[in-house]
Amino acid sequence: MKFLGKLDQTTDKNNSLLCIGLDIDLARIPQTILNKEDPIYIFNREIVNATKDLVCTYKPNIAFYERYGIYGLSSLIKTIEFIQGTGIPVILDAKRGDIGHSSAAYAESIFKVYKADATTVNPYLGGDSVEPFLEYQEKGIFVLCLTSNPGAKDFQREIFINVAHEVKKWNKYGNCGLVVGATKAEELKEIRNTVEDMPILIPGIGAQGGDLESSVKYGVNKQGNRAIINSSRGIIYASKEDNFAEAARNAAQKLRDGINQFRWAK
Ligand code: OMP
Repeated sequence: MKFLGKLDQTTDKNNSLLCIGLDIDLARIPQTILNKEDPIYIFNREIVNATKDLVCTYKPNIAFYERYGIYGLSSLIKTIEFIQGTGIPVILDAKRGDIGHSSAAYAESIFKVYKADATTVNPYLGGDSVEPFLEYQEKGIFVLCLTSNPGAKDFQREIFINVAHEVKKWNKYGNCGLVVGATKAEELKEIRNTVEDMPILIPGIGAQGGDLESSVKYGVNKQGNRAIINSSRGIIYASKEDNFAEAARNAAQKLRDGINQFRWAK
């Protein structure tokens, strides 16, 4: 099944637009987990087991694994395999983008080594830099459109709507999506109108202060779907004690239900 089909399926099954970001920080993991053999994998597995009925997808950001070297990357591969075993698709957030053949190597790594269902890409180098990713027709390719950080105003303000129009043209296999920060809710409305039913990944809720109500209202399509609301630190580090998985579940449930309050509100 293609990524979008898997996403729609888990959205329906779990009645959820919530994406939990698995951004690993060994300094924030409970000591009892750190004492185990593969703490990164064990931590992720516990979080996933506690929340897998509450999400539509998970999103590990590769930066948080790369910094732990080969150990981090092997834990990432195991984590992705474990999540996929539950039937939930994985977006491997990597924000890649380079000249053609280098992008092709990045895409091969993301989809064949890590075996992710979807990824994020940076469109700054233009269409030919994204093309090698788009060739993976069954995967999801989320293109950065307007990011959540303050520096988004430096360059993106001028061009984000062009990116949305361009990605619509790139979407010949129906495998494209966009990334729009939750801190950019006003622009999100215009972007959703432009790309119609395309999935939009919306990070920046919680720790970065994005507004939930407007992100959901402006982010969803006409059926109240296809917005993927991400929270990472706000969920996985809800507690640093041994009850971390239960605390993550409570935070996830609260956010999933909070999102659903606004999905069909006009
Ligand atoms: P929290 O702020 O802890 O919820 O984490 C947000 C996650 O989403 C991090 O992995 C970021 O790298 C990622 N992200 C943004 O925060 N803003 C963006 O505009 C885009 C992304 C992303 O592509 O996921």
